[in-house]
Amino acid sequence: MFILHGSPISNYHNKVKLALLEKGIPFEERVIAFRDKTPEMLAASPMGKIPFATTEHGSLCESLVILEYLEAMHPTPALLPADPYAAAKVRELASVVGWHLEMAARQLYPSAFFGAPALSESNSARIRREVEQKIAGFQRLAKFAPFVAGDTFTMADCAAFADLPVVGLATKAIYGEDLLVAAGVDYKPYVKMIGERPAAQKVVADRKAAQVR
Ligand SMILES: N[C@@H](CCC(=O)N[C@@H](CS)C(=O)NCC(=O)O)C(=O)O
Repeated sequence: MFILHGSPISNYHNKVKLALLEKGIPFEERVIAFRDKTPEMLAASPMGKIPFATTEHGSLCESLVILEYLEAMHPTPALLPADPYAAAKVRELASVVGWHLEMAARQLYPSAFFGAPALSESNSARIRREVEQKIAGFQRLAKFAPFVAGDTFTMADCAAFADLPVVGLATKAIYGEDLLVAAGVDYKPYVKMIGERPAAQKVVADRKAAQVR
């Protein structure tokens, strides 16, 4: 049985969970205290990050890598187009969202969500410039037609559905405005549309339940 280790409050975890649910792959979800880097955790996830997976072949970390593994092992329903270039464009967008955009915004999370002291003015301004630059890059690629990479639900939607709301919330908390909306990225109707899918509903319900615990 595929085991997904992590936390339902993690956007990276939820990106993989959404793909598992969309594909109808049986899996066990193991919630772990991920700040506690046990030797067992580090053996499976060398950078000490969640999510990581236990597969029939061994352990695996990095959300995008896990998505690729799932796609190779369970090709249908497909989360990548058959055409190699179209598939590469989906991967490109999923990387831009999960690496560039989310990682820039992530610098805000300690102050925005976890009670860390406010950022210094210079750090806050530097991160804002960085996030705005990543948003502009994302905007050049994102289609919202109606899915983020075009007319089909793909792994880029797993990333965008998990990451865009967090980027929006974090920037609103720190800068008083949602920098995605301020840049003209109309992502809220998109998130609502994806949120109507049964798999996404399960991800959101589990996240809400974990947040009130
Ligand atoms: N590139 C990684 C990023 C994963 C990541 O940053 N996960 C966060 C939780 S959302 C984490 O494990 N943070 C704990 C830490 O860095 O110690 C992926 O795509 O899986």
